[in-house]
Amino acid sequence: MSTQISVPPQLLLERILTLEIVRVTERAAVSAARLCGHGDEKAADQAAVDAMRRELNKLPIEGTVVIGEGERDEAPMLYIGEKVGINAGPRVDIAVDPLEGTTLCAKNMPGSIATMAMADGGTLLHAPDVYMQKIAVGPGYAKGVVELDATPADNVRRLAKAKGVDVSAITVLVLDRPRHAEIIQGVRSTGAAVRLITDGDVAGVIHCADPENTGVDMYLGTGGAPEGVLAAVALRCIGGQMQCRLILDTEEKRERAREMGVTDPRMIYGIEDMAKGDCLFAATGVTTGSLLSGVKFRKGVIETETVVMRSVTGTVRYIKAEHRQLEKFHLD
Ligand code: VTB
Repeated sequence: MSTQISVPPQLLLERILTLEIVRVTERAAVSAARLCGHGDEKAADQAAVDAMRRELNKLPIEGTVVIGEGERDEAPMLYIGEKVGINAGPRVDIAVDPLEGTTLCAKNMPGSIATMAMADGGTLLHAPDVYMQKIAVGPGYAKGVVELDATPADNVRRLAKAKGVDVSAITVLVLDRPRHAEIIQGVRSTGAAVRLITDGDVAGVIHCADPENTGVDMYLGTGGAPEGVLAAVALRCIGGQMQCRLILDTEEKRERAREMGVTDPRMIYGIEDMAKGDCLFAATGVTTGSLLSGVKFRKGVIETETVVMRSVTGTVRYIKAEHRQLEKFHLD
């Protein structure tokens, strides 16, 4: 009796790529981690970008960077539109943030990660590097339980009611920025708690998916659009709701967005508007945070921890790796 493979080739390849993208974020994280605490954000970011690009170019894909280090004229590497991979294999969209939380890494503070997402070609939102308003909650709530345009206080009350708890049991994660003063005040006015982070809202949004362990029920505030799309891919895999709006407050930004296909500058994007198709998400810890352990350099061994997610099955894997002989294989 012949053995039949019942998995379609596209899905089979995607399963293999799940591990391949782990290699990519691992290498980026190790390269950045060598510069942790050196106070040089640019150098750490560049190290992560170089490593990520080198690894992406080994993959059996026809990849296009849709969320990258910036637009072509300002970013020499991993710019939006750059082709990556060996130019054979499935046509995929790539979103990267080689070092999310450059300041955290430079200052050796918790929570910096190397992260990327991969999706069917043409299915990720092509967003310019502008700010984005974001609200996110985890899985298990009716659609629309919170809304981007509702007040922070309203959203907290609605979420508490849906969760069946008192508002005082709700915690909202917010980037610590002066622009968020009203949001913070609005949340606290209800009796709910605010948890402030200095950077790292990709991980911040992911926290909402597991409130029991993270203590975070909702993410609220304005952060980078690239980080928003990466977080949307992660939530697409693990469940949850997100609503976002690009902040296109100048004609120049609206023009850049138009060129990337954004027709309605005021549009509210849900998760499926930002990640329409099958997608993969991976993040490796650079410095230890509440999501992932950071890179550890031991004698002869480098340890990494990565989370990798796949939307087709919703599988989430935490991969702890021990890397040996990196020099021999010129892996970083
Ligand atoms: C956030 C945060 C990032 O940028 O997206 C933030 O998650 C938004 O920009 O880690 P500002 O720093 O200007 O507020 C980062 O802090 C850095 O990319």
